[in-house]
Amino acid sequence: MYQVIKRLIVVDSRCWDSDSERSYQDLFDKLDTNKDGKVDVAELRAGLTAMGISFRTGAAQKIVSSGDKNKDGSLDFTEFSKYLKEHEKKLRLTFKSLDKNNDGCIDASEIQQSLEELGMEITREEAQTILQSMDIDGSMMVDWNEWRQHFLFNPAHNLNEIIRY
Ligand SMILES: [Ca+2]
Ligand SMILES: [Ca+2]
Ligand SMILES: [Ca+2]
Repeated sequence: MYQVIKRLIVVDSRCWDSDSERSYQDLFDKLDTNKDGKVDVAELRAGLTAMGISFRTGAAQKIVSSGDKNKDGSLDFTEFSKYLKEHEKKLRLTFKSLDKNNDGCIDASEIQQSLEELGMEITREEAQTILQSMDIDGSMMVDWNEWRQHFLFNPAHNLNEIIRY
């Protein structure tokens, strides 16, 4: 049993890291429209809009200011990928805590159950509405890719914020 779990975790994280690294670079190149090696708030906002990624007003500003370690007002690739990596880690933890039966997908009853544990009563219909906002392929389940895509540029930190988004 331990071996199986270990193998799953190792394989899982390996795929995940290499994929992320490559897609961060692609993403960064797309966002850095004036090719100065930095992404500023305006580029981030314009780029996300162009890619059809939904984000809240102020989200681009928030992402840049929380990732901008050297305080020059923009993100270089190191800052950008570090921010996304950390954010993704949080998203993954939340995803895992919602996926009660560990099948790699979140369904409406898991959303309902998780919110109940936080003291929020919602109906099955409300849980389905939340689910539908993230469900890209219409399967009525949200997998990790859909989850990641939905929240990567939404600087929500805990389950409460994520669900209310
Ligand atoms: Ca730039
Ligand atoms: Ca910077
Ligand atoms: Ca599940």
